[in-house]
Amino acid sequence: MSAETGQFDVIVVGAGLSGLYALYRLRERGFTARVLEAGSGVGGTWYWNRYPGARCDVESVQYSYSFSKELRQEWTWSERYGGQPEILRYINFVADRFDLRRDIQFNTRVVSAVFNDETNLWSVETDQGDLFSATYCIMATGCLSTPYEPDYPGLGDYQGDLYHTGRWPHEEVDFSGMRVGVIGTGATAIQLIPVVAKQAQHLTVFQRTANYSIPGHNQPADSEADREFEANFDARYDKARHSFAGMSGYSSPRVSALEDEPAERNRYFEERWASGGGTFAMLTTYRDLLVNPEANDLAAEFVREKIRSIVKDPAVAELLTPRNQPIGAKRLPVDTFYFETYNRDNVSLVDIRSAPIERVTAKGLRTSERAYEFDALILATGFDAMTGALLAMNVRRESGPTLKEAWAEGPKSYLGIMVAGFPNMFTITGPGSPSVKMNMIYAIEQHVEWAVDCIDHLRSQGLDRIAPTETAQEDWVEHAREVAETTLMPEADSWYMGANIPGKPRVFMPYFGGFERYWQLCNEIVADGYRGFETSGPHDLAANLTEPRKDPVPALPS
Ligand code: NA7
Repeated sequence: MSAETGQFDVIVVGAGLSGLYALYRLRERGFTARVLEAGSGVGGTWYWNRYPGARCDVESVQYSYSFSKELRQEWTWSERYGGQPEILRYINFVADRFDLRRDIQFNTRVVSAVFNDETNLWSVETDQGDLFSATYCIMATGCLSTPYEPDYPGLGDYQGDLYHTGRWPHEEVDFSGMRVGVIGTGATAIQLIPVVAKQAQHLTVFQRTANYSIPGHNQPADSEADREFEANFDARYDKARHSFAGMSGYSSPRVSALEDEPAERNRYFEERWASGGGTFAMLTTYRDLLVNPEANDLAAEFVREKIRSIVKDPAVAELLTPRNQPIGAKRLPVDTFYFETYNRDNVSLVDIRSAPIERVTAKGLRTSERAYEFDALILATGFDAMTGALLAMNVRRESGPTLKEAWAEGPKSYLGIMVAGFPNMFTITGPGSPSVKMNMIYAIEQHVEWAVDCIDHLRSQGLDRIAPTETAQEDWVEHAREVAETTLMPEADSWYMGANIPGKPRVFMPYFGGFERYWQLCNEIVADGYRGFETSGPHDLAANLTEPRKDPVPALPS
């Protein structure tokens, strides 16, 4: 039996970039809040993903909170694309700077969240036996936080060191002198492989699908440019807000890749490849790149040609060359000498599309062709993205279905921020929002601000319940589906589509209508009296936010 641990206005699940900002914002508005975090520290994605080479693919100055001028001016980045250790230091700096830790309970995983219609409260139970109640829940659980481990027969028998990139140990792992196997060639593996290859005696990469990748040309931060960015911050931020992907500094795409002469097009692609602007530089070359297969193939062929020119062994180059999938329809990785790594004598590539892995053995693994032995095996096999963490929590309404049941055919939400039938629950960068298709940190800030403004609005109106109507939700889901279908996104077997998880419904989960449009819509909906939402209350005095707490909130050890 759980003991009643405390009642709050808001329970926030997760202490990553979303949860920390939610706590900051809630406190600012005078709400009581407790953050529950499974890890032993802040950072979320950047706490767990400590694998060698982990790095952000958005430039550091833009992958920083915008909300506090002081914070922006107190922190300087050392590299153009921040590495995981520096990003984690930044997040810890934010937690200390705003004294956030005292309201965070670490090492605590939420196991269920149940909404009771009569009390108008969420009961949130944890694996530590706590039972919290709160009028509102903010699910700041991240889009890539539930690692996916393939169900290989024999995985439990493996006697070497086994890692998943999304649950990397805190201690440094040294692969010197080891035979190492890596399964996967997604964005994570593409960052990890060049680093591990430098240490390992031999590295064997098991590839199911070849991937495109763009060099980041990472370099020390340009302090002059970063100072200028800050000096012009308002204008830069405004540009980002009016952009498709929440970023500034990329020139507008040209109209069509089909309109430029081949030489000019090649020069333009070459310029973007060399710029180190990575994913966004390449995908914003032409306006029709992600909607017209012919235009897309011109960019894809440019990258294929790059692979052939970098990788010396033609057979390896051929295997590394992606075919039959549009470039950018899967997350386009940004790398540091990924393709070059296959020119090393101590790296080999195994095609597990033609010879699949049959089982993991005590010493390594066996494909349909042969056995391999390793001292260490690394699963870079990705995540149950966007819905994994939400569904793992057993979210339900006491009188209604579970979230799992409600999302049996794929996630359904209104704006990616609330779910019909689940009142007072906000999903930060949830499925149905632009989230992973834009600069995450600006997406997070916009969602958190929207959610906290909403709770504040309800309080000011003497209300304490809000949920989207089924109709508004259906319309949004349909709109998001239509938008995705005008693009090439549904053509790839990506985690955006849920295609990486056996049995997961195939639905394009993020909203791909662009940040500017989405932001405006969110604001219009509020201006229109929270169009598409139903509000009511007050339902219960104990849950009324304007009433003093009946039981004082117990202090947690700091
Ligand atoms: P991804 O992008 O989902 O990549 C996972 C990789 O693992 C990919 O190459 C998969 O091959 C491979 N994979 C997954 N399951 C299997 C099985 N069962 N057998 C063999 N190979 C498998 O995850 P990442 O962690 O790299 O990146 C996630 C995001 O983090 C990234 O997009 C950035 O936004 C940050 P497949 O392509 O499915 O054939």
